[in-house]
Amino acid sequence: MSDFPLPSIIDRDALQGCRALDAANLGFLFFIGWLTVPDIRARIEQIIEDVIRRNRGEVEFHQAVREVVESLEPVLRKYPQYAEHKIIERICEPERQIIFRVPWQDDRGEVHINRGFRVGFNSALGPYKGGLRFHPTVYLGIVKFLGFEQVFKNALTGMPIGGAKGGADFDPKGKSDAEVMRFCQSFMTELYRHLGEYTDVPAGDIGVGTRELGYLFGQYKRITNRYESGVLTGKSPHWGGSLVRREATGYGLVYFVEEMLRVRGETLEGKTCVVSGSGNVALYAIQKLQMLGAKVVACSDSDAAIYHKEGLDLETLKQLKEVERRRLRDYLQFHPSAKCLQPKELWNIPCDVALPCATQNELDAEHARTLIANGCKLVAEGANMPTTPAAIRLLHEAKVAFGPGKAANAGGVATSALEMQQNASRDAWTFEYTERRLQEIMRRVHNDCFAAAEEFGHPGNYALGANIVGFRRVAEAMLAFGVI
Ligand code: NDP
Ligand code: 2IT
Repeated sequence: MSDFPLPSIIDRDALQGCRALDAANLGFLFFIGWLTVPDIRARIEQIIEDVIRRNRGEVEFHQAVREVVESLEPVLRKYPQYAEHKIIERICEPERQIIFRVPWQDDRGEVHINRGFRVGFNSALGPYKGGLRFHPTVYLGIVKFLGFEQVFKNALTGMPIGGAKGGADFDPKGKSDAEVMRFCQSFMTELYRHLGEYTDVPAGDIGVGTRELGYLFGQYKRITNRYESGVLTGKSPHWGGSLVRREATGYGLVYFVEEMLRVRGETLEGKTCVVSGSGNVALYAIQKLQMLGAKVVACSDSDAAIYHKEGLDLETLKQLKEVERRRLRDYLQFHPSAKCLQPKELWNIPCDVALPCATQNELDAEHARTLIANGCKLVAEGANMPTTPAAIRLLHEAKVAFGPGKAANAGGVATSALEMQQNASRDAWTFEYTERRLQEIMRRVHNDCFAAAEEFGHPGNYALGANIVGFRRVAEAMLAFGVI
């Protein structure tokens, strides 16, 4: 791949002809000769086993590690220095994990205790970067899977950002603004000491949007006595946020899908689409799909899916979910002809394009079979790890184009990096300019994944391409830094 300036040591030696071998090179060549294909396979299995043993019960983290590490076999074969320096083993161990108590009082004065997390996974390419998730299902295994994915995703964007994730097992649903504020203030009262624009820069994720980021930023500013805009991203454009950040993950996802279709000589015009979720990612994916001439017939939340055959009414959706924070089934009050289904029944709806944009493991093998049987041509992940490994295998076998989250949803964090750039230069870019930058980044991410998949003998396998490109960028930096 042309974007890696450092050729492997073997390539360099070959280019320089018969350079005398020093002791270190001799040792290295011995290592290459010794590492056979079965050895590499065994080594990979050992790495996965060790991760499972050392991170007990963290099943989502195990799943994310297995997906990446198993795909790196051809990379270890081509670049043995990564095995020699134990780069994969090091990447699988977070650099730091912070767990803390978050006490807060509800509006009646009752005390509640939640658990807060921040996992700084890898800072080889820049400060830790990644969102905060507030959801009752959050525990260390979720935060670690998300942080691990973020390392490769952030590398794929080509921006100078490391990987991290955080959050709490706090449920913002049904809480008053004052309760959310008190929770966020308590959360930041511990977290602030671990953050900084050059250290760790959180953003939003499930349950954390502009409201929460406002309370978090306010408390950070108050405690530190610094207006350090670049310490959080996803801020409102009224106080240091970037235009397009709100739309970025959904828009970026659709740009990625556009590129996947372009390769196949197709466009989104007239395509029938199904999008799960109805949060930040889903709403703006729906918006961009509609702008590009697709028909979006269904979306969901954790209680229901809505099937509106004539095409979803986005204005009503946004008013319900973004402004009034209501349940999706209330959509039927405005469109009685729409159907209300169980959330998972969403995948039974015939479509050309399916975009899972809610949560992890929401699209399983059975759903994949149904999508394939109904003629679905493309699945791309707006959410993080929403497709189970068995479902991904089935989609690949059926030649359904599959866009993995760490590439397809990278537009959110890429625009966060653009927000950091604007904050660092005390500038504010126009919507048009920022969106153009986002579009360029998503095209580049697509092309890099596509090229790597082809180079490693699996054309069209974006999941493989994404893992290889993301891994190599981090690995090269880690090699350069030595054993740290
Ligand atoms: P939001 O909180 O805005 O929306 C989440 C949506 O998913 C809601 O519709 C929610 O339904 C649904 N959902 C959440 N958890 C579950 C669950 N356990 N079962 C069923 N439905 C669920 O979050 P985002 O839109 O920001 O995030 C969605 C996904 O995209 C996540 O996987 C996130 O990690 C990923 N992502 C987000 C980015 C961002 O910039 N925000 C960037 C890249 C990826 P309900 O309201 O009923 O809970
Ligand atoms: O999963 C993700 O990429 C995010 N939640 C966005 C992270 C960020 O720092 O913008």
